[in-house]
Amino acid sequence: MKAFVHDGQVFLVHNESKLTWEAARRWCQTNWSGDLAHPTRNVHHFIQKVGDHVPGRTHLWLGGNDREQEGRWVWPDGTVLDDQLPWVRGNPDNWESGDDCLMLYIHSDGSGLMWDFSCSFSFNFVCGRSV
Ligand SMILES: [Ca+2]
Ligand SMILES: [Ca+2]
Repeated sequence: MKAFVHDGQVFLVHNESKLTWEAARRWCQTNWSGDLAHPTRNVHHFIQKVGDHVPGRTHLWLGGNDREQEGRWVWPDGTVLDDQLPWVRGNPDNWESGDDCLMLYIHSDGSGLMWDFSCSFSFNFVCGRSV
């Protein structure tokens, strides 16, 4: 696990175990006094930093979700997601009516794009909290 500071927050890249979105969120709250990551500004730079900390081809949960209301994407604190998020083409697509959680996929070259994905999959994750 590696942490980095970005835009007034400290983020922990947890790539040593894979959990469902809810279990990952609980892990961040219980073991790290934070929540799943909510990058507030310059998401591209945030993604670059995450990419620096994983080997690539890595799926990571972030805090975004549309669990409460389909199509209304919010962060864990209820703030609405910025429209400028780098979604992979065609997403969010709520595939088979089941994609409600935000996953960041880091490609082998370290770049990354966002997917809406089924919250019940187990992935690595990124926690965040104030510095
Ligand atoms: Ca959805
Ligand atoms: Ca999707």
